Amino acid sequence: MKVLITGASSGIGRATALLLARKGHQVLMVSRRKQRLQEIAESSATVVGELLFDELDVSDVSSITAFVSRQGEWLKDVDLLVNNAGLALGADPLEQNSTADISRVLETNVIGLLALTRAVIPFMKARKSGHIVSLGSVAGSTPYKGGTVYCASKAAVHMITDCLRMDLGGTGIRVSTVSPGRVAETEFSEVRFAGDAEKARKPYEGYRTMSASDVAESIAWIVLQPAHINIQELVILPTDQPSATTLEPLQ
Ligand code: NDP
Ligand code: 8X3
Repeated sequence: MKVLITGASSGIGRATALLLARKGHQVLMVSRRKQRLQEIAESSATVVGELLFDELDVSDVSSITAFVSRQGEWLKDVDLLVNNAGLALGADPLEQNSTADISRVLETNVIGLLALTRAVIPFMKARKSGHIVSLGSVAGSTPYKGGTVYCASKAAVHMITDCLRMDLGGTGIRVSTVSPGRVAETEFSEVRFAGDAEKARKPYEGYRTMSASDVAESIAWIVLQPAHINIQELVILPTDQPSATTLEPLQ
């Protein structure tokens, strides 16, 4: 398969890129930090597929346009788009969120996802096949305090996926959402709390979380189903997180 993964410089995107490359696929990793992508590609000696990389800021329409024109030939055979790039900024009530932060979250998690997906669809339609997998979250179906913007952005991902599957009916293109609960040891919390290591660690203390590789395995399972099977949504929680807002460490 030819696989395009956004936000592949870290966490779930990186783990998914490495896993699919290890399974023999050609993966084009994109994100804003090109140097980081290059390091991942160069340090992955055990890969049997191929790890390519390019710079892409999904929140910037001109970056998407330039990417599509640079990679037009490669995109002609794209089999899988993993819309993984995303972030939360802070965990404060809405009135304490800056306009810049609100815009950045929505421009990355929602508008960027829509814009890149829209750009990739014609290539998949031309071949009557393809798969678009987007990272939702349990935060997209269960609200939590301080999550107004992030939860709304992930709720949008769920609805985008469900409508898109209908738009693309009859084209052979599959559309899925992966909705994880808490995944530790990515940069998600560090980004959310602006580099405050103490605050970033706290949400994951005292119970068993998931790892980026756990989620990557789920993504791989979805995309390696036969072409006539479309997993609509896969919700994946740590055993110690029985619901989006409940943590129950093993007694
Ligand atoms: P990370 O912070 O580790 O990874 C986020 C990735 O997104 C980075 O590679 C970053 O790369 C990229 N990114 C951010 N902004 C942009 C942009 N404008 N354009 C392109 N790439 C961008 O977080 P996770 O791996 O944890 O999160 C990945 C996805 O999974 C997100 O959508 C998140 O919402 C979702 N998720 C995470 C959960 C968790 O508990 N961690 C749970 C449920 C869902 P760069 O900075 O190089 O651009
Ligand atoms: C990320 C999960 O609960 O940390 O989507 O917001 S949570």
